[in-house]
Amino acid sequence: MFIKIGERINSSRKPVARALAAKDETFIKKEAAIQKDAGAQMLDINCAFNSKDEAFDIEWAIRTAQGETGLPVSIDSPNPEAIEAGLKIHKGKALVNSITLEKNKAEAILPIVKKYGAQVIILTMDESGMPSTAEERAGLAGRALELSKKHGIAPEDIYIDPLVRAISSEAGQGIEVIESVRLIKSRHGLKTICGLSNISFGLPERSTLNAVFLSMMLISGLSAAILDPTNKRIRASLKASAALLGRDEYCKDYIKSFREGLLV
Ligand code: THG
Repeated sequence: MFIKIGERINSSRKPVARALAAKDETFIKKEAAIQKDAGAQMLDINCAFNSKDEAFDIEWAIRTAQGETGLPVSIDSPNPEAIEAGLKIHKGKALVNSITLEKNKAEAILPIVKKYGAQVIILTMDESGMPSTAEERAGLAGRALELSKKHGIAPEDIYIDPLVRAISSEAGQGIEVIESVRLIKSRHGLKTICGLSNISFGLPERSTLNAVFLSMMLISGLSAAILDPTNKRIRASLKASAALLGRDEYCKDYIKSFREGLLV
């Protein structure tokens, strides 16, 4: 089943940054609840921007969001202390978001992932920087698989993120990422994930681009995405894609969604 991870509790969004600073429980609970109601199976939580104490903030935000929804969390931080603070109080199986293949970072965080029995997102990026082709991304995914095995982490517990970049600045990157998802699955049998809204940075009517890109990634076999599950275009794209890719027999769910007014 495709996993929808709610992106909304992210400190790059100004109202969220304000709520984190003020420890506004009502706001965070509402952001968590609307995403669960819209079908998110997990919530991404990022407190890294403008935080005075990221470990404290993320622990508070995870507790607050899980207390409201019971959903597992994608702990979105590059900081090992913040990640461990979150894992300590997280209920159920968490997702650590994320590590790169840069040696120091991977070696610092993978033992923590193992210790808490979490899942982990591994970005296709190493010391030499960001990849540009699908082939490079698939090669890095193979290295991610070896590295996680070395740390005793099962392949089912890792997601490869091919790193979606803004289409406004690099026209060729959309198709390379779409192709990389297919390659990572067929060559290595690994699950894939992406931050969907990255594709549309800097452009108008972002949700149109996000929704169409999502349907393209789904054809390639994308396993999960960090997205805004409350967005109507995203919701319609998910329902239509499931029907068109044969994952919705007799289009029952599509028709039900239409009756509920979710497709327009
Ligand atoms: N990979 C992984 N983690 C990630 C990303 C990734 N975490 C962060 C990011 N990328 C995914 N999360 C977001 C959250 C919010 C936005 C973009 C990516 C964002 N939101 C707009 C806003 O609130 O203003 C609205 C977006 C819209 O209009 O659709 O930009 O790549 N592993």
